[in-house]
Amino acid sequence: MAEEKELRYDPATIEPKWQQRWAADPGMYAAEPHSCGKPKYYVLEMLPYPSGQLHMGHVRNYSIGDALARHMWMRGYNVMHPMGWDAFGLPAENAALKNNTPPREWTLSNIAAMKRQFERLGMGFDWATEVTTCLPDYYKWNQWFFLRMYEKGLAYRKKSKVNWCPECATVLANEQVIDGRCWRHEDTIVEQRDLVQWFLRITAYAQELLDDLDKLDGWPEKVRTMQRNWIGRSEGTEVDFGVENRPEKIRVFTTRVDTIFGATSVQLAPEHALVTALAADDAGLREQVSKLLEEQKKAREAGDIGEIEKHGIPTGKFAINPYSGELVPIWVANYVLSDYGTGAIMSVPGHDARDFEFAKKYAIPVRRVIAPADPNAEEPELPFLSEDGVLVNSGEFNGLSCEQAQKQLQEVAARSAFGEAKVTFRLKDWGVSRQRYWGTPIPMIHCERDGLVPVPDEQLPVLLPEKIEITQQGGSPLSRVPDFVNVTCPRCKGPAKRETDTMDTFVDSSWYFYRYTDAKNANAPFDSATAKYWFPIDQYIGGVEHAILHLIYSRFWTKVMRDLGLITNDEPVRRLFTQGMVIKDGAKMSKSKGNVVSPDDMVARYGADSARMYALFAAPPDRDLDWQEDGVAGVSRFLGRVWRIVTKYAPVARAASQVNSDVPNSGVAQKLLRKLHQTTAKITLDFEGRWHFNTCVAAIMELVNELQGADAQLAAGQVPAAVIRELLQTLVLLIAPFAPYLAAELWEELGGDGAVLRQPWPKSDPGLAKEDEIEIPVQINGKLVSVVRVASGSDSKVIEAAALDEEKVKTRIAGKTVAKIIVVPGRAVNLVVK
Ligand code: ANZ
Ligand code: ZN
Repeated sequence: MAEEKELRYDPATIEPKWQQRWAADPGMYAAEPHSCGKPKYYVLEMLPYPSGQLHMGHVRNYSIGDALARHMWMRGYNVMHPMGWDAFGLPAENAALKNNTPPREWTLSNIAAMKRQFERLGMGFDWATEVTTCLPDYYKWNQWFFLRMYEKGLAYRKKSKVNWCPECATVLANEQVIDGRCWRHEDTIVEQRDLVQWFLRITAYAQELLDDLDKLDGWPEKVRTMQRNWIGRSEGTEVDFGVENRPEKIRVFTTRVDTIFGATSVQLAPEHALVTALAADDAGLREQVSKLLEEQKKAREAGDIGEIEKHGIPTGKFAINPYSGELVPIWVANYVLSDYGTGAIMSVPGHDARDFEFAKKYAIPVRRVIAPADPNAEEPELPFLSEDGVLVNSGEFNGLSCEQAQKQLQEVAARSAFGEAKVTFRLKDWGVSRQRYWGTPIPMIHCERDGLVPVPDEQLPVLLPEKIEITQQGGSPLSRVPDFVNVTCPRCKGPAKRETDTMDTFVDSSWYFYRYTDAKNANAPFDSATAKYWFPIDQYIGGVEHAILHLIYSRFWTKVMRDLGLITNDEPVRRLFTQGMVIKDGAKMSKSKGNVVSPDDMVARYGADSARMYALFAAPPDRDLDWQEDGVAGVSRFLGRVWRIVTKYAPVARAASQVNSDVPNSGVAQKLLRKLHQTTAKITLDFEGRWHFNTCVAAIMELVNELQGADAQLAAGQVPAAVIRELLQTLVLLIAPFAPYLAAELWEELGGDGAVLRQPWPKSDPGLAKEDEIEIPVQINGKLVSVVRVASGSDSKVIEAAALDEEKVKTRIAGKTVAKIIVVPGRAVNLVVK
């Protein structure tokens, strides 16, 4: 009985035992002082929202990061591996509404619960640098940054059309609207409202945000492309059209000023100032325009403003083309957006598809002004969309190429002061006002005498009041707390009112990773020298859903902090990894889909190591992972095999140093050592950037198979004890980043010194890893010309490549074509040459 129990792998006893030991040594995962002399490595996973429960997506994300951190510790780096909580946000308020728990209490108890889950999973975080964004010691610095931005003109207020989620009862940033719906409420259509809002001037950095993407070669190309498109740089020209019998000018933005002689109308957005002016004394126009606005609103809400069914209204007025003097009708059109370019366009139906559609509908003339560059080419049908034609019907500019014409037309416009070259961005300033309670109060005061007055630094933080009634009513809950609202104006000492908007929670996550480096600093957001040592982050790991929002805001924040003189790096993150989603039964694992697997359950049934290792084994980390419970059970059985083989031969390994091993390395020993060194080389390479952790686990499985296959020889003493020790110790070290509990237990079992984390990462000896070589004859057209040496077991591709690289073969086939290569693996290769 006792013996049988001994032979069982039991994570339920192993894991709590090590969890306790690790908890007793809080310095274990702490970063060392800069003076330690080791190279630094900052590995970071995106911080979770404290919902109260980790989900499998988290387990996956943190298993990847923790494996990397452990590996880097073993490689001798000074590793920073922190964790924190993105703790502001709406769910806390919703929970308060539902169960009457104050948001702070709800959030902090969730944090405690999730921290226990993290610890149970054995994640190697340095809790001494924990950051909780909803606590005043953190959000004070959000306010401090806001004031610095206000001083630099980077934070400002304006009335604007905003995205309003009726479910959240708050404003959303553009980035938080996905296909016309709220990013938190897939089924809720976002409305448009007019409100005075606070904005951060991210557009001031548009060009730099775009340019620096080129430097981020450690980022997935798809993320860089998404950001490029989001920033949306467009080079063009702004041109003023006059208005017949009126003093106004209509400034249009066009990317194709070379087509301006083909402009047969000018189109205004429904909210254009001239439209407002014309509609002021024209009730009919007013009514029609409000219809267009309604259409735009609907299309925006449905998320397809780009494909809107085109409608327009003629104003009866005429615009004057500044180059030709031609009069063209002015229309109001629903496909012209007020918040892009100048909110007005010149319509060129001959060369633009949308304008063509519009012109056909309303019988507006279509004129050809670009012809194919090749004079013999057939006349293309209109609309003819081309950028490398030549100008026709364009007065003195006829015959110029599109490119030349654009240049010359811009010069004329600049000289005559009716236009200029202009770069336009799609990126908009970041609206950060939220009419919610659970967020950072914006540190501003409204005084009737002095207007907007910033809260002085020494009065920070502006604390969120604790006693508050959360209701579903519109407007900020803070506006109903007189103690909060009523203040003394810092300037005139008269009565004044606080700003009651709070900040978007994406502010919190824009710089939290700097705070980790100096989390207790009460005098500054962080120490600059410390940040300089740790930044940029060497590896950031998170979901691709943050490709735009969080990852563009935090790049912006970094640039602002640099310009404030706090840091010297231009970018926060050197390498970014975006992991795939966790899928179950064909859908993303999520509460709303009802297909959630609880990590606690998995841990209770199979242990943390199995859950973690499965998360890495089931799919390459960048792909979606289809969750199969069988798979977890399979990994658990595999860890059981590791446990059995190691414990079985641990006594031999422990005794190895005393044994005078005079048994020569047998064939079995060599074969096992070869596999060991090959596995070491593979896993090392993956940690260096290839990241196929699924195949790393598979390789460890193969190694264990070979060990088990050699059980009889091991038992018979055919493998020297010192070799057994190397085999088992190295196996344990290789598995340590993936299954840290089991590794700790077996390391102790093997009599290893100190913590696994402090052991040097195993080195692969290329000599030992090398396969036996065999000779393969190379024939050309059936005649033997040479032999090549390849590793035994090499596949056709390897043999082919070796043959083509052989000197004699190279000379013989020079200048000829190799029509075919026939490989008989292990036997011969024949090149058919013509
Ligand atoms: C005339 C023209 C002729 C245009 C032609 C294009 C092709 P991107 O590249 O996205 O910047 N445009 C400008 N402002 C607009 C607005 N507020 N709403 C809708 N459309 C607007 O596109 C710039 C082009 O989109 C501009 O160049 C303008 O149409 C249109 F053969 O001007 B173009
Ligand atoms: Zn005042």
